[in-house]
Amino acid sequence: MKIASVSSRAVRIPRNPSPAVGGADTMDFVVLTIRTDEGIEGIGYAAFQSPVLTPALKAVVDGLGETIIGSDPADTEAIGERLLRLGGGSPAGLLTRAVSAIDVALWDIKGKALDRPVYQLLGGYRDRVPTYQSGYLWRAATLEELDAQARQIVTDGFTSMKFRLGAEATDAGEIARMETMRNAVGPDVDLMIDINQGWDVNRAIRIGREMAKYGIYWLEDPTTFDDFAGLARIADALDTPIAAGEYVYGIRPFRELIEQRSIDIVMVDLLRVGGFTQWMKVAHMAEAFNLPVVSHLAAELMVHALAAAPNGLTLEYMPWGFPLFKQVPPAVNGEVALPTEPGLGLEFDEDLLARSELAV
Ligand code: SMN
Ligand code: MG
Repeated sequence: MKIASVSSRAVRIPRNPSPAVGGADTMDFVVLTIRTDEGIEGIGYAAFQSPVLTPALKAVVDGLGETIIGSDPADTEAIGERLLRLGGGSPAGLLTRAVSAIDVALWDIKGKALDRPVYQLLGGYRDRVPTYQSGYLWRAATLEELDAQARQIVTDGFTSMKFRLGAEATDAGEIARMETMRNAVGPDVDLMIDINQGWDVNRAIRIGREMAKYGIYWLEDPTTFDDFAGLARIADALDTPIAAGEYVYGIRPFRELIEQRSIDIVMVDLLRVGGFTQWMKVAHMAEAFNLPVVSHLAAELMVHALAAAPNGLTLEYMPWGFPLFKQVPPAVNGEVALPTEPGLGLEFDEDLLARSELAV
């Protein structure tokens, strides 16, 4: 089988869920379709960068796409290595994002060709995964809004959820939000906190110690993403598990994060690591260090990799990409069941894409 064509579209769709408080109300995606000479179609996407970069991202996807025509779509390692080399020896940024989209579409093709869901080709460890709600509870929410959203998420059947800190001027302001969240959900719901690099090392240790009594499932990106030594100081000082990794590109930075004991939970972004092919490598590396791995964004794709990793902890249920597809796997009582259809089990909502295409 050979790759016959690669085509992409840049689309701007309404944000899902619509931002109740703050944030942009649209999101850009570069969606990708790869077709083979046997008529099999694989899909993927690149996203979650500023809309300013959308035209450049599409150009990289298209440029790389031309170079894989004629290749065997099963050769994901060979294709990935060749494409990443085009970055000049230190791949990152848009190049790796584009390679990730291509890799996802190639795995979709492999699944359809073999009549198996992607998660089974990646290892098939289990057919359902725990999940946590991550699409709400942003920093701009008032305490009242946080309280109402958190209660709604519990009503929706989730047993864990992530909220964000890092924007309050005072420690007391941060801790008040933690207290509101714990009071809203009760003692039995797991609460993850994402700081998105908003604290310095000492503040993370200080607030982390004070908040521990409320129960924190993990503390994510408490400080600058590549301050591996600073993260290690925080991880050492707190009993709360530290999660990080979403900001790095490729697989190699995970070696430092893990070897320096900077993290307790390895978070790997599918769209920055280089697709399923590279995501699984980091998952297995984490397993060898006895560490759990978690997904970042793109729940409808990530569910396949998380299910195939024996050390996969929980799926980030982030609904931003969901409208691109006719249907996505639902979260029911804190779990997502894996699709049974071959490949990703996803189909683009062509009507929405046609309405949303950007002229770039
Ligand atoms: C996050 C990252 C990028 C976009 C939205 C949200 C956040 C997360 O860090 O982990 O969900
Ligand atoms: Mg995060």
